Amino acid sequence: MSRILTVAGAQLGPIAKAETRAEVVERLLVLMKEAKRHDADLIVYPELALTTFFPRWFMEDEAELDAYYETEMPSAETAPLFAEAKRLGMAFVLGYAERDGDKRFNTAILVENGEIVLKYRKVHLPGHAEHEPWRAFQHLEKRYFEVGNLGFPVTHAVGANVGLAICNDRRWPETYRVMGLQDVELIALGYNTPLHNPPAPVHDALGLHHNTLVMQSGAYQNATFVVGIAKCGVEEGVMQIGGSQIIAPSGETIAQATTLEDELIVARCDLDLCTSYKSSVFNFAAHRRPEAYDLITSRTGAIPPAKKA
Ligand code: ING
Repeated sequence: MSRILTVAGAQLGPIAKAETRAEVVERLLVLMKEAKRHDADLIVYPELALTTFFPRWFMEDEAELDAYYETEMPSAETAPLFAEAKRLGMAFVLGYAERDGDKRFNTAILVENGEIVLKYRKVHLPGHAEHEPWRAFQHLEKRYFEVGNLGFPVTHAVGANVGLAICNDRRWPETYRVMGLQDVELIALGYNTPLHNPPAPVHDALGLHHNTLVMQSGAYQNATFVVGIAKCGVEEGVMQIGGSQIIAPSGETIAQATTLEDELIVARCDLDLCTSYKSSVFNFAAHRRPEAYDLITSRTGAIPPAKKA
């Protein structure tokens, strides 16, 4: 019996600094209702989907910074999202900034039947930890978040093996492979990706290419669907790329956003399309050679070969 999942991606346009959580949740609900009209089983929202991408600013005032984090989930402002999803019988993925005691994480959750069934905390934190005024804008994720401490968990939900990732995670093959080794069939991830990367402006023109490259590769090499959803457009003066898309285990993009605003994309995801890859070219048990891979976990930075005397 085939397992068809109708998956929706809810790309978000800019969220202004002044926009309240209630106003943002309204936008999320509009997209959820549209997803229902497409009979979606799951809707995926971007990274940090409740606020503007605040790591672009250096803040020293703890109270100002704390205002961007959720201390409970659901909260009063997000409860309507949980309630509507339950009423519509739709699962959802939501990215947000999480306060857990004195720890702060860049977090994503999967909610099914109104309950949180999976939580992930971003492992690969890009950017820098100190104020770097030379930059046109900051990228202070290393200052404002701890490294995620939940690993890359995969759970069985919405009839599939589902895993989560967040933004920069999508650039690292290890992210997909750790979930691939848990037989993941659908990876949902959101991102806020500035077009301009101050340390490497020569990469800017390739931003959308790199975005597609890494997600298509991760999908194909691990025989999984990948749902990559942007918060994009000019947000508080910073252009963030779009390129939201849903990718099949073949590595083919099967749904693609075409704007830099709130936009729903939808795809028919036949989970059995994973099988031909998992049973042949990416039959991990038959073909992988972990004994040759030691450096991947024992070494952090690259060490070049010794030069011949
Ligand atoms: N954003 C970016 C990302 O990895 C970045 C950081 C921007 C990296 C541009 C490289 C180039 O997509 C987040 N939030 O991780």
